[in-house]
Amino acid sequence: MAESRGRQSGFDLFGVAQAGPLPDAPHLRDQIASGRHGRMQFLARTIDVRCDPRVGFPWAKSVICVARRVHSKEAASFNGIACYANAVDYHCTLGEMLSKYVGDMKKEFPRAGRARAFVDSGPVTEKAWARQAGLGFIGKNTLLIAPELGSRIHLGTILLEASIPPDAPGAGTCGDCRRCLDACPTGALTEAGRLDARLCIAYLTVERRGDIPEADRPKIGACVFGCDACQDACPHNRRGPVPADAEPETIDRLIDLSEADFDRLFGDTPVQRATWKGLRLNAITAAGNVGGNSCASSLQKCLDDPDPAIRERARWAIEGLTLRRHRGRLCDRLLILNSCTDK
Ligand code: B12
Repeated sequence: MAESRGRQSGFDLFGVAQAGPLPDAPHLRDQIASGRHGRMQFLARTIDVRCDPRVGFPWAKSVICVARRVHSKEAASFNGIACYANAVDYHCTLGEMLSKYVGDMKKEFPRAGRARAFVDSGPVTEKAWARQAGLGFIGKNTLLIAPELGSRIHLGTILLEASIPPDAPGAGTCGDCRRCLDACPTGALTEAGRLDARLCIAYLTVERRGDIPEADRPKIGACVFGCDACQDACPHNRRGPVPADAEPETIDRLIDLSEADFDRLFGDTPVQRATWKGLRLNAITAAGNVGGNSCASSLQKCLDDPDPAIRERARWAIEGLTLRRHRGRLCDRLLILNSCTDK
């Protein structure tokens, strides 16, 4: 019943688990106790309901879990923006699909009872429930990996009052593969299945809204919003949806972005979460890390920006750019010197 309707509703994956204490609860509590959640106080504040949804929704007996593949926007993708964010905001698209599913289900089955749907921002541990509901297994990159689709999927959850026979939990492991751990540019995956969020580029470029401590700035490299390194390296994503290859726009275009342009280009995407100022600060930081001469004039303009944070970050980035330029010249001279002495 529920599954066939799930498929009709356009979800790529669908499964059901019985509401109760999550087997992973000790890891969740350990993550918070160790501070690895950084500034994400929303995780700490709601830890009890994240460990057992009945704490916040005592009527919940079933947890319906769905997944939908990431669909990238065809046009206007920016280098340094993660594949899921170069798309219409999944909080809206998947959210609308879940509300419609709940509405149709209640019409067809009045005894379904109370239901609450969540996508990402609700106090529900979506990956762990998706595993419990049979959608896949938790990879060493801590993401839910689905057999046919890999991890480039978005998860949604419905807490339901009616008791639906649960599916078997997802099986599967990463075996000896450790490509994601080796690919993570900052070592945020401290061990298999354990992430120190404070080191994760997605945390630094999304959750901190541009306020990146000086010591962490080099860590983001050329990323300006989110990071796909641990997914790009994953062999399970070879089969899944491939990010759209669109004409990359350069970092300096992001630095020069007006607020109106920001709303026009990113208004309906997850990038909104970083805010206009946050995205510009991330882009200036990326220019400081990897930017070339094409960024110089944009950074110069930022020295007169009315916002002191933008001015300070631009000064930091120009130092980085200048240092790389000098290093470049030094190398050139050394190369010439070497070639002279060889003759
Ligand atoms: C907070 C959060 C983040 C944080 C922290 C991530 C994290 N791993 O905690 C930051 C900002 C870093 C982040 C980044 C990303 N996120 Co995020 N995020 C969330 C959110 C809101 C909560 C996740 C959570 O509960 N974390 C708490 C910690 C404790 O859980 P955990 O680290 O995953 O650990 C789990 C297991 O690994 C295990 N565990 C923990 N420690 C240990 C230790 C051992 C030894 C073992 C065996 C197990 C174990 O128990 C924990 C609970 O299951 C969920 C949405 C939701 N409501 O669930 C989306 C969500 C997980 N994110 C998602 C995505 C897509 C991403 C990014 C790929 C986005 C991007 N491209 O930049 C990156 C990937 C980074 C990564 N490898 O995790 C998707 C994942 C889809 C999927 N296939 O799994 C979700 C489900 C959003 C959605 N609705 O689609 N995210």
